[in-house]
Amino acid sequence: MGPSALRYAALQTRLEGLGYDVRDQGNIATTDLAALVQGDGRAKYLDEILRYSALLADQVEAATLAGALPLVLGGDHSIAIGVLGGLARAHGRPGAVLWIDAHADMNTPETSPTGNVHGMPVAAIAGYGREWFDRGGWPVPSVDEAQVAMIGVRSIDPEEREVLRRSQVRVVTMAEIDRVGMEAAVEAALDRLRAAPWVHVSLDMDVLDPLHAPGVGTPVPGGITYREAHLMMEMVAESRLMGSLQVVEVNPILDDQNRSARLAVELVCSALGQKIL
Ligand SMILES: [Mn+2]
Repeated sequence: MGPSALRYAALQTRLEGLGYDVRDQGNIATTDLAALVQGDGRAKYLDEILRYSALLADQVEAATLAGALPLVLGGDHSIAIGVLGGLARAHGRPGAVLWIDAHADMNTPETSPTGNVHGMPVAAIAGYGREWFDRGGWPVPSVDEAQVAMIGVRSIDPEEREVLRRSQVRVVTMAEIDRVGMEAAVEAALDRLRAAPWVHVSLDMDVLDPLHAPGVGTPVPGGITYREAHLMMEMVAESRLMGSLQVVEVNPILDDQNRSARLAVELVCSALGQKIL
């Protein structure tokens, strides 16, 4: 339902207003929720996730090779596995990702307290838990760990924290944003990406404070503000680093009159060059 909410919030018309030629490729067909088999509780629904990830990777690869800018709408953040897989395959080498999220999404099936794969995509794309995730027909890792920057993080599980501390991932936490301000925080994150062969931006709407984006699966208080989010996306646009974008975790059932989806559309527009003046 997340992608429907974004379409309903006039995403395509808004992008066309910015001068883009938009081709909506439709939805990736997923199996009906009631018919799904959970499988191993350490990585719930992983077979289905890898099945649609493969379809998604094909579409992202084809769009990239056609010279388009892939914009992927979610949905569950596990879609990042297929998105980054498709990008790495198209570019022929691992790249970089700017991970904008309240969570680090760095669990493996062994460390996850819940078994939810939406808490594992960064680990998966960086090559952790290979025995679980490396069976999709795309390069693993699909990103260079030293070229992963996270921003807005404020909720990390205990074992995930240890994995993160040992990794080369640059984590710009909410505490760092509080101290240095949003502009310097974004610069610090972007610095990690500048040397990369390609850069993907992953926007989880739960990075925003729930006051601004209540319609997300796992809200965490103490997030970034409406204006801070726009500043970040405007800086992403100015950097000219972004080659692809995904916006995830919009959940209309939990939303208030589609305002989180409308905000997501605004932020996508900022990332793609919309300016106030
Ligand atoms: Mn996430």
